[in-house]
Amino acid sequence: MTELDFPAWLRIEHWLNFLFLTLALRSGLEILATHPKLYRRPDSAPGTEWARFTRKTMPTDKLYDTLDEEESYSPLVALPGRRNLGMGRHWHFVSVLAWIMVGAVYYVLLFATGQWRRYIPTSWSVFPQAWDDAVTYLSFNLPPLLPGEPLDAIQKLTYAAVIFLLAPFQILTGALQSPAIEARFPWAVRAFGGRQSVRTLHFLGLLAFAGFIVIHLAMVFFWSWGQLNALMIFGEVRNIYWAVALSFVIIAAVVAAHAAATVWSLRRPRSVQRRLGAIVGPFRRLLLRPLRSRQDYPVRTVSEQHRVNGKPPDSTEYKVMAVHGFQDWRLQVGGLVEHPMTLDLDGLRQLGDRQRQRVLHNCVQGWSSIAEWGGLPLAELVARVKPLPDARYVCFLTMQDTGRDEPSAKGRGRFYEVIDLALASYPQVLLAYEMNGAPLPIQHGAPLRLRVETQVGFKMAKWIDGIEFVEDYAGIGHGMGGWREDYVHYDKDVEV
Ligand SMILES: Nc1nc2c(c(=O)[nH]1)N[C@H]1C(S)=C(S)[C@@H](COP(=O)(O)O)O[C@H]1N2
Ligand SMILES: [Mo]
Repeated sequence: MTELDFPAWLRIEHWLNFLFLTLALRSGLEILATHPKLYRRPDSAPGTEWARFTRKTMPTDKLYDTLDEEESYSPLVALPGRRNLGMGRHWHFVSVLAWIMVGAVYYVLLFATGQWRRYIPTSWSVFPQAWDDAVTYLSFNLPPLLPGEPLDAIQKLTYAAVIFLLAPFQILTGALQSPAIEARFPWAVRAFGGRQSVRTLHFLGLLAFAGFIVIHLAMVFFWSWGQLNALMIFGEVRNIYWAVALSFVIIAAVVAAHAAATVWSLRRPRSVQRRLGAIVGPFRRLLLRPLRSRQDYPVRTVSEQHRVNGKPPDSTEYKVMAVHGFQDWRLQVGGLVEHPMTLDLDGLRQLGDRQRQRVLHNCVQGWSSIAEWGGLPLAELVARVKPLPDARYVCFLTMQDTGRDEPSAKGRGRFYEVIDLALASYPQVLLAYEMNGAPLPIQHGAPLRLRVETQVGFKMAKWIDGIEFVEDYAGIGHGMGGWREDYVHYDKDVEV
């Protein structure tokens, strides 16, 4: 039988796991900060949260949107802290990818070498033994190790639970928050009690990991810091002084990595956006881009109060248009197309049959709501205007001037978003002029907004008045593929 010792691969895996898991935890807290409330109901209705991690209270006498609810956490707890969801997302996805790869190698090696026996019990006797161990710990004594094994019974069961249950659970509840996965497998989300239950479970998983790390460190400390670190560094109990010193060097290196990631993100977010985006991009395109939305939520699940992100245009022109039912509104469709068009609302309605879809909306902040949207499939507009062969992207221009309408936002200028032209042929990619059977309300984008059900909410530009087919988006705004990409450093392709 394999000796349950500490081979080099196991020691390396242990420390890499420490690095990536802590990066994932801190960046996870950054994501939480952007909507620091947890709900049971999938509509995240204001006031129904079961937990909140913010002292902010929302006004009852004036309009607010979910941007106003964002919290700023300290860089000591969140990566990078200070209201940088874009950065938090990049770090979360990159560290999670790395953590999953490290974990996959770990699984393979555990089973290939027979080391799995250190965690997975082969006899029932480990359970009564674990009970005895618990009693022993509670009386502030150390229980015996299992014969011929490196762990006591309760440790063995705890590690097994963390490695074989908690880790996969956290990956699953994370994956189930990807709009593309949710759109393709709506039943899976509902099996967990809905989008917000999944988010809650993912948060509880975070607490479980954090609790595990704290208890693990405390135990190593009280059991014997020197000996146990010698095992994890040299693979055997020797050079205790070196082991203690090296353990602090390793911990300092991990802390330095965190500090570097934090400072880099706070000082040069564009460079983080480009570098980390380039790592995550191929995985998104390979794994998530092929997924097609298959949502058809039952009527009774439609949210009474769909949440709102973004403030409507505050110009006189817009308000006059709104008073007149948007009769004077015109949509300019142009760029690299054979047949540019100018459409009013009737013209748009007559371009094709109205399509309806009852779907879950996922905001990048973490809240969700369900609504029925009605409008013209983007594919039908594309078929009319006939993009030229060079056209690769569609840019949606809006009437919202962010500097004027959302003064607390980090950027200026007209809100716009770019999507790949290829997405136009996807199911449920819609130019919506109706919501829940009525004309689109102002706060939800009247008279026209985009719906791309496999992506995160910020791509779905509201208050649209222009659609341009373009070859490249590098020359638009700051060239990152949308207003949010330009100013708050999100990725352009957001199936997660
Ligand atoms: N013009 C414009 N469109 C926008 C936004 C915005 O701020 N301005 N916010 C986006 C974000 S982040 C989300 S989550 C959705 C919210 O849509 P809703 O308000 O209808 O729920 O709109 C998107 N479209
Ligand atoms: Mo959003």
